[in-house]
Amino acid sequence: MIRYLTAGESHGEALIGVVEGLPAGVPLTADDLNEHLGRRWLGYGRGGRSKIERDQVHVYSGVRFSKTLGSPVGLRLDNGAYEKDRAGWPEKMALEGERGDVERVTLPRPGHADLAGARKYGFDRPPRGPDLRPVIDRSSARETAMRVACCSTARQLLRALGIEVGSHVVRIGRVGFEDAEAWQERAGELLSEEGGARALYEKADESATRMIDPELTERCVEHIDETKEQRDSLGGAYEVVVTGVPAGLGSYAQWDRRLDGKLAQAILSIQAQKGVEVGDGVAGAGRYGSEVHDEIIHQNGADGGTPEDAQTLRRRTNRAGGVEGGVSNGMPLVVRGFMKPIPTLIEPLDSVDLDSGEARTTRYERSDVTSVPAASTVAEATVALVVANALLERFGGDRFEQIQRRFEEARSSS
Ligand code: EPS
Repeated sequence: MIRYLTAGESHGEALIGVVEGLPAGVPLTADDLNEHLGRRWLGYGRGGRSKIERDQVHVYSGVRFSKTLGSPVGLRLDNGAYEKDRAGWPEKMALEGERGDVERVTLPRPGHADLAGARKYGFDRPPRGPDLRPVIDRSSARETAMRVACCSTARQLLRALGIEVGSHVVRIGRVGFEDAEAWQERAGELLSEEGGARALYEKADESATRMIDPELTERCVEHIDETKEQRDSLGGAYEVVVTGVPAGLGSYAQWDRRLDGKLAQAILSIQAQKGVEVGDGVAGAGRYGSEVHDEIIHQNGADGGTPEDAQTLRRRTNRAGGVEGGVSNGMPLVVRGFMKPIPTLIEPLDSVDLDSGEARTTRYERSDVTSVPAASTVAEATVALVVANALLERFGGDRFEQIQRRFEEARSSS
């Protein structure tokens, strides 16, 4: 199994990642990871930091001559804002010495981890006096940069087997596709292209909001501009699709082996994500069963057939999002994530100063209006890791060639 850990504060010197459990022989270079790190900065509506920061990961270990070694992959991502920001981060985030008169943050922002986190770790109370900075800095979505880097290593394993992960944004705030059918046809055309889900994400990357509909992109850009003027923020929704997934990943046999449960966790583990559905999950709850389930048909659409024909079946639709009973059914995986609006608003919200106990309104420094496009690329990465692990569980081995051989055998016999 591939495991990874990240370390680092949003305004600290660097983010660190360790990925363990990748088999040996997976093609991997820093450029492969940087491609996805660059995509994470895409999207209209990002704030000031996006203008001074570009992410370039350094690969320190676990790779030799552009192939993994089976040993832990060590990653470091220097904080581009650390020096350029000139906001005193080396002092504010000093690793040693006393806090002294370094400015404290004492007003928790609603919707952030500030208050809940400070209560948990005791940053909210004397004798040291409240200071929310440690919570703010670690809970920040900045951490997703290293997550993308770590999970993109697993993505390399998938790519080498012809499995692609892509995403596109389907809603930002009040502007989005009316219903799933409105985008499924367009997305379906892209998915049937040679690159599968790669064609989908490349198309989405061309849009300022990572949407595959130019008219909707334009409307969303306007909506973001208006929202900024109103001093507010926006959430939204996106879809992650995985193509080339074999049937049989995950299991119905035990709760913690269900693929859909793991996909849901992959989405909800990302900062600010509040909802997830697999396939047409939410809409399906309001429909008849006959409108929801994916009928089973012969590959060639024939009415009759032989027992041999029954070994290669397909579905008329993919409303289940490629998972039935916690097991992949050979159709593309479809997972949607729902993100809340960014909690740092220009317009202040009510809060209470932990130092004085006085009711006050929050202070604005800088923020994004929305980061749904970024979240969609992070979700691609976290989903990729889940799929890679499900694959290793089924076809696993220490060497890429072993996995590839088992994978190809299973594919040709199904
Ligand atoms: C974030 C606040 C902003 C974002 C940041 C996430 O940073 P800052 O507080 O420095 O202005 O830019 O996102 C990133 C740095 C990133 O890499 O995505 C937050 O509070 O979560």
